[in-house]
Amino acid sequence: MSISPNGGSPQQSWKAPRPKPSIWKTHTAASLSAETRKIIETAMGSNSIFLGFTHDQIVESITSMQRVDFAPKQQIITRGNIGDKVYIVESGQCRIHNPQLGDPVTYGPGDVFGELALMFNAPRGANVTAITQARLWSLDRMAYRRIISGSSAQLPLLQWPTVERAFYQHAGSDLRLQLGELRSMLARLFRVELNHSDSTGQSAMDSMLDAIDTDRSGDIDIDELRAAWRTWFGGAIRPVRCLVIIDVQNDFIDGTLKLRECPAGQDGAAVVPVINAMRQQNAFDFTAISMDWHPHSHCSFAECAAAGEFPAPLHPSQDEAGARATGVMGSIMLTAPDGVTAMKQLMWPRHCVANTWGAACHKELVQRPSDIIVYKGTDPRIDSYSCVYDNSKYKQTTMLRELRERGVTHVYLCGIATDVCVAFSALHMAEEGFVTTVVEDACAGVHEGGIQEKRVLMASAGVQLVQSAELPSLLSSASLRDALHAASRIRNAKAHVLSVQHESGHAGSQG
Ligand code: VGL
Ligand code: ZN
Repeated sequence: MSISPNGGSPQQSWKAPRPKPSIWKTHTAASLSAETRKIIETAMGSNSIFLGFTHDQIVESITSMQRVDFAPKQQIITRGNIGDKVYIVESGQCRIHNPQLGDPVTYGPGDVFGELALMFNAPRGANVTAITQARLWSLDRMAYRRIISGSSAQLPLLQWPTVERAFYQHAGSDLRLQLGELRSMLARLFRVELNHSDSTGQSAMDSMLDAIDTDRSGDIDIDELRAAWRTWFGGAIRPVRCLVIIDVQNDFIDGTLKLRECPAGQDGAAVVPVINAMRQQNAFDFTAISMDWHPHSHCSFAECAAAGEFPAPLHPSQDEAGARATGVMGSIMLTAPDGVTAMKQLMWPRHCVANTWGAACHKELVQRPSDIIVYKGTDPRIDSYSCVYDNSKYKQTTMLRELRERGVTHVYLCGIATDVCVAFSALHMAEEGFVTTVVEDACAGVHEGGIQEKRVLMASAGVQLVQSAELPSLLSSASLRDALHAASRIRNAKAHVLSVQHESGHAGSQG
């Protein structure tokens, strides 16, 4: 299997899921033949989403599956649709085609597809069509979450010294782990066989090697392993979780940039009770609150541009009269702090001016003295949608230091605006190696089109898009399986960072 239907790309556009075709018949797996059960069990044994499943979990998964029959030529998965099912082929042949990845691939009995959508609620990356009459078994995301929750108890509690010792036992005289050595080391540490493939169709071990091997030398030294362990690898196994509340500030709710009057017509106030309930119902280790915090004169303010006031110099390609005439939601070309690079800047009404009512958090948002507060957009010359880096990545906020010093590994983002500050923050956090989740019903956005576009981009970068009701289950499990998925998310995030840099007018400098 070399192509997954779920390798979503940032170019594709999201479409609403279609209703189920009428020939869907639902059968459950209660009375399976031994032969069918064997095919399903073997398929589960080779795919990393079922890694480390106990016998009971396998039985429960099989009992939760539904049988679906497809006629020749019938479409099973449509690229771009949001999906939440994984499929196992019992009989027949299916054609998987992701036009961006090349030629179609044929899946037959025992093959599995659709994992990424199951894990991340991601848009489908490929079209899948039945070639012959095909019988499949599907498992949906909520059932999967229920089955994996509470399964963390059986894991040995690994500490770094044990991992370090294992490194020297497996690395050989060159003191570097090659692929096979990495596989033996992990198999020994976790007492599982690791002949699994991940959701992009590559072997789980290839993803692991790729994610740990930061200098891209093709093997792993002790420093790379230690760095990975301290962040995402160790974190996937013993997570430290931080809720990140983005910009739940008066100006975005009832002030100058109120979302209710933005094109999507969403209500910023609606996120407040959802976020408060999330805090109450889930044991996050920490909570961080980001605040858009601009000086009175800021390069993103339409009022400043209209008055000929440009805290960041206009780029030579931008005429001043045009810049003065550009209204809210238009864009102008500014010069980045390096004095040369062009920087595209969207114009917003003046908002979130430091120490004013508009910059204060909504009065009903639950806040605690221990919350981490992070300010962004404080430099008049450059905007900062992300609460991690400014739009050209010249400087960072205090966020990374705050999260790293607490050993945070997993972040759960919510707040305002989905397609602006939430999305940019999530992409930076994924890139930094955090296991990144966006809680969609706890977010409100500016443009419907922008929201859908950013969902695809985030999902492609390995950001999980979930509903707040899923959090209790999501927060109750952790295992090597999560580490393998972390590895494939990091590989994906690395590949998608370029498109984000392009979009936000990045100069490519890493300040
Ligand atoms: C934001 C526009 C301008 C946000 C901040 O918080 O999403 N949007 N500044
Ligand atoms: Zn702002």
